[in-house]
Amino acid sequence: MGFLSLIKGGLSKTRSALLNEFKGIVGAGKITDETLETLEEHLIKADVGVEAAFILTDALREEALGKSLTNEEVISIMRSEAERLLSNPPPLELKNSPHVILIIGVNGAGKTTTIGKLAARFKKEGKKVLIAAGDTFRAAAIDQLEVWAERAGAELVKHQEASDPAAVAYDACAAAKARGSDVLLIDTAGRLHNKDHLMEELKKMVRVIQKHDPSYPHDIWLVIDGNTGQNTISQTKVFHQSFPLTGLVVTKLDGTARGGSVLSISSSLQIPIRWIGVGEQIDQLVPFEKEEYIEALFEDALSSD
Ligand SMILES: Nc1nc2c(ncn2[C@@H]2O[C@H](COP(=O)(O)OP(=O)(O)OP(=O)(O)O)[C@@H](O)[C@H]2O)c(=O)[nH]1
Ligand SMILES: [Mg+2]
Repeated sequence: MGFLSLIKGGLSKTRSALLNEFKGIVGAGKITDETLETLEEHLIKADVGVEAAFILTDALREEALGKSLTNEEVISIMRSEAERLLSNPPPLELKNSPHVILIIGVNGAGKTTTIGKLAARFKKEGKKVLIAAGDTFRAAAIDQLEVWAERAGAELVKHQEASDPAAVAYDACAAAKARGSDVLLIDTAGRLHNKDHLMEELKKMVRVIQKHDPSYPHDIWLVIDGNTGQNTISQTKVFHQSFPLTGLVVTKLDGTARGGSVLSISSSLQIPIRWIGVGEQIDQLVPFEKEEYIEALFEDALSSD
């Protein structure tokens, strides 16, 4: 399935909220402050995401206030704003052998699922993939990862539950080197950015694997739940202060009207969105592509008047 159809399904609620709401409001006379406020309120209520609602109506305030515009013109202003805010991630080059990727994030964001999906994707590209079960904290986390590794056809390095995650990561790096793996994906336990000891534990993981090679990990990707709204931005900033994040994975963009969160994430953070998760299945992770995303968000706008 192509990227567009996957995210279109995922973004359909956001899109219909965006389009239906303002159609009733705009299009009748001049655009006033009141029109914009009503629009903003509707967008927020429609769960487009508070930040995205502000961003889009601010753009209209600057360009459309006092003018009589058609629906098409209004959509085109919002669309240009989205284009300005988003950018494509730099190309992903997995040229290190192994290329070590550390996956972090708060509890339940979708880290383990994303690792399973990534493993499957890299396998399909012909890569030899190893996964490290670095979440030794949550009961059943290792079993869950084992199921994903099997599905993806990737190898797994694991220790006992409650063992030191840094030791798992260290051993996994050794195994990846010995076995000639192309990619090593390291899972970690979910943690809140404000729990110092848990952040220290992550730092220790990084320090320990750097004993193999100071360039490890080549990437640190933060997985964020696309539904969590404004909180995501502040969390991400704190993670980024402790770890140089090289990319973001925004999950759960299916079944939500919060597809607009991608806009606010992009506008507030200078970290590329690399992947988006649009379902629970193994193939429901797609590379983020600005053009496709915008298309999915606005595409029916002009045709369904
Ligand atoms: N709908 C949907 N569900 C997802 C997506 N990604 C993950 N999930 C679901 O979110 C839930 C949590 O996913 P996990 O991968 O276990 O999350 P985690 O970050 O590893 O969680 P912890 O290890 O407990 O911190 C599971 O039920 C997944 O199926 C997605 O893109 N869309
Ligand atoms: Mg997990």
